[in-house]
Amino acid sequence: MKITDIDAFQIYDSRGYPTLEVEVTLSNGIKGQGMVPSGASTGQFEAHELRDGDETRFKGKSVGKAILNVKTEISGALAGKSVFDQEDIDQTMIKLDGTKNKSRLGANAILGTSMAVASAAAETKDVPLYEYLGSGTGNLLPLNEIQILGGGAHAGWSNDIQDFLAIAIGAKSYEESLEIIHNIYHSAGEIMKERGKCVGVADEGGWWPNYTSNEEPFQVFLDATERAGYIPGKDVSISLDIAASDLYREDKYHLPLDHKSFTPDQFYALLKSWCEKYPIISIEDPFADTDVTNWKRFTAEFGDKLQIIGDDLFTTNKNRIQVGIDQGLANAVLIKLNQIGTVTETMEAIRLTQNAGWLPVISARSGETEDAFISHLAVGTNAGQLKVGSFSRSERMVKWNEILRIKRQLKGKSTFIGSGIYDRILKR
Ligand code: 2PG
Ligand code: MG
Repeated sequence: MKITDIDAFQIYDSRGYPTLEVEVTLSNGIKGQGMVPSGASTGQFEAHELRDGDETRFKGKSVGKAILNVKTEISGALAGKSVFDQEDIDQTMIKLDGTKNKSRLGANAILGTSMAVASAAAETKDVPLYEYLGSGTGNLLPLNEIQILGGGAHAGWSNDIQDFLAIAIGAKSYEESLEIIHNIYHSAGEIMKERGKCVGVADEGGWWPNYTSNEEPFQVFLDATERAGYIPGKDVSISLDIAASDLYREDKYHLPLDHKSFTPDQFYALLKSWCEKYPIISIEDPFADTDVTNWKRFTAEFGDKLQIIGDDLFTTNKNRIQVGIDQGLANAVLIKLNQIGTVTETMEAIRLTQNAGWLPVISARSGETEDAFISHLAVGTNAGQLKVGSFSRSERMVKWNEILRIKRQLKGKSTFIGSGIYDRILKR
């Protein structure tokens, strides 16, 4: 089955910003689509998202150049290729682009095409995408990381820590994990409204708070868990995304909400105190992507008690992940397709992570679409964890709901080990 045409057009993400949808057409008439997500707290080592930069239109964010690159250069280079040669197709685009970070053609143009090719291939084989991506070996339903409160760049800096997420560590089934989170999410909303602390919802659907200190959300989280009838640390644990690169300037970490700045040593001590005081099971980007000393030290001290995830640190880049493995910088990797820009490289990053005995966490971006590709990626690769923002708004819910559909499609073959996934990295 050969590619005959590739088209692209501008759509809008969950924040109302332009992004692109790519459509691949095959000689059998089958079409596959890919919609490209976009981040706000982007890491400096991410592949380049090509935007037009014309301030008079869409605040510079339109993607006309990326669309043109798909329709002309990319379409020309891939015409006639077999849709099943994902690796060759992705390598062809990487070579055609010719830069280290996909800045000439745009990682968004390349990724949209790469996702659309995978979708068209699955469609042609008449199998679900998870089955195609995992060559039939994927059946593990993920443990969800779900945002209860938003902060940082996703909520106008109303709170310095970007994500307060819940992980239903006591859940015995995928459905039960959703029920637990549903209860906690709505209890947290009630509590915040009662206390006059709720402004609305943030970019990823978590509550947008109005707090006066960075410890306040921990208390709300604990109160919400108890009001919902659960035991913190037994049924549900806290997962934090500190997104610390956004807090780090001129050798210091800044927490404006607390009117405080911290040296790297002091910030280490602060995080340590939080991890000892609260039922935290997972922490993402605790330090800036340049503060390697603290990553190493933190992993040496907490690496068998906590999941320590590199997001901006690794940017789904296998070379950066390999350095992290060699140096013991973390024990988990956040996986985002658009940080690296092709399906093949994303799959390589997942395999490298798994082969090192670390955990991959498949993740959405703050700017999302109605595409549920990552749900299939999570199950197809048996990644075991999925992070999609909160438990509201359809660009988030479509991913959780897709896992329910995949479970039905897998019939009796699906498995769920929940927090058992942490036995691979933690001593508990
Ligand atoms: C992150 C993501 C998702 P963004 O930091 O992990 O929460 O945010 O897409 O803005 O980088
Ligand atoms: Mg992050």
